[in-house]
Amino acid sequence: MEAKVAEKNRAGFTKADYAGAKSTLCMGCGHDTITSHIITAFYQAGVNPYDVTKLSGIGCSSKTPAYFLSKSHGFNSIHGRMAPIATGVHLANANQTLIGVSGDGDTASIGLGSFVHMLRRNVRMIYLVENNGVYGLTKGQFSATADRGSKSKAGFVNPYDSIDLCALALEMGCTFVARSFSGDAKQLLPLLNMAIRHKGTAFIDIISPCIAYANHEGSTRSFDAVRAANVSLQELGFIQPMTEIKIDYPEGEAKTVELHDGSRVILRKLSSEHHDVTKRDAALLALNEARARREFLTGLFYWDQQSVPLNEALKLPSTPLRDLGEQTRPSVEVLDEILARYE
Ligand SMILES: Cc1ncc(C[n+]2csc(CCOP(=O)(O)OP(=O)(O)O)c2C)c(N)n1
Ligand code: SF4
Ligand SMILES: [Mg+2]
Repeated sequence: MEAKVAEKNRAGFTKADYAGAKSTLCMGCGHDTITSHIITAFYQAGVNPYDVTKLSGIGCSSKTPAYFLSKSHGFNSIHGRMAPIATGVHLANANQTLIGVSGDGDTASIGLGSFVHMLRRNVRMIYLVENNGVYGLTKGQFSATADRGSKSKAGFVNPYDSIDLCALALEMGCTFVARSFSGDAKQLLPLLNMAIRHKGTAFIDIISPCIAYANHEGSTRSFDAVRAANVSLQELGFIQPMTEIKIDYPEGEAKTVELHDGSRVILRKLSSEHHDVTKRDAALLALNEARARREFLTGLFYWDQQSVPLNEALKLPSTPLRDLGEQTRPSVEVLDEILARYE
């Protein structure tokens, strides 16, 4: 019998080329499901894995870049400092596709200051928060995204209001803002495909239950609680430029948007919601209303297709810094002149 040959994408890579090391996370952790969606999305998008840089902070979520795209570059930064490292990578080589994975603790607690300034600058990257409402790696303390009144595994009730990272990202001028759930491949795969192509910061807050510390009764981030409270804004479809991927979208009120590389996004409004993804104010209102109803609103909240990434706003050359050679160093004469000023 002839062995089955693995199918290659338009960049000439098989899906296995996008895999990484074996995960060491708890069996059933939502983060591992997201990893498998990242592998699929990069394979579908036909991105050359050698042109990708993976970034992270510290946490169970921040460990996951080791589990996908092993051929890509990687920088596992310190806790809460993925954003400034990503900004540096983007400025040094804007031709790389950047994907960062952070946690709710890593981004909303220790890394909050770094996060908001990166959003203001519109660094071109896919910024994922694998949001479980706890510090999973350090055994389940509440993070700043934990809902008020939710119960920890140790029995504590959270007395503080939570930070809604999507609302914050919208306030900070982020040009692509979405929320999804680790278990919703149908929604998350199109979002990842769009994020890969977005020319700016594509922020996706992904609810990702921690089975070890946030999957009990009283937790608002357990698989059951998230499924029960999940309300989706729209149904999303994505069609690659070359390979026609079959999608099973029922006819209805749908909008097709063509992207710069010829791929197409289909946004089908759900009957209960009529959200315009080009309106930042409408996105904030929808999030605030859902919060008052204690719902997890998911989908694409905001998308600026005219987004100008940081390197273009600063008019930087497209040549990576390392290839600029002598041009990046001041001449001996210029250095002498500078030194003379301090004599
Ligand atoms: C400067 C610093 N402070 C505290 C810690 C301890 N620490 C490690 S991971 C973490 C929180 C991780 O939570 P999150 O980002 O939500 O990731 P998760 O494990 O839940 O995926 C903390 C507080 C650290 N490593 N470094
Ligand atoms: S502790 Fe929680 S977040 Fe960490 S690997 Fe286990 S299930 Fe996942
Ligand atoms: Mg967490």
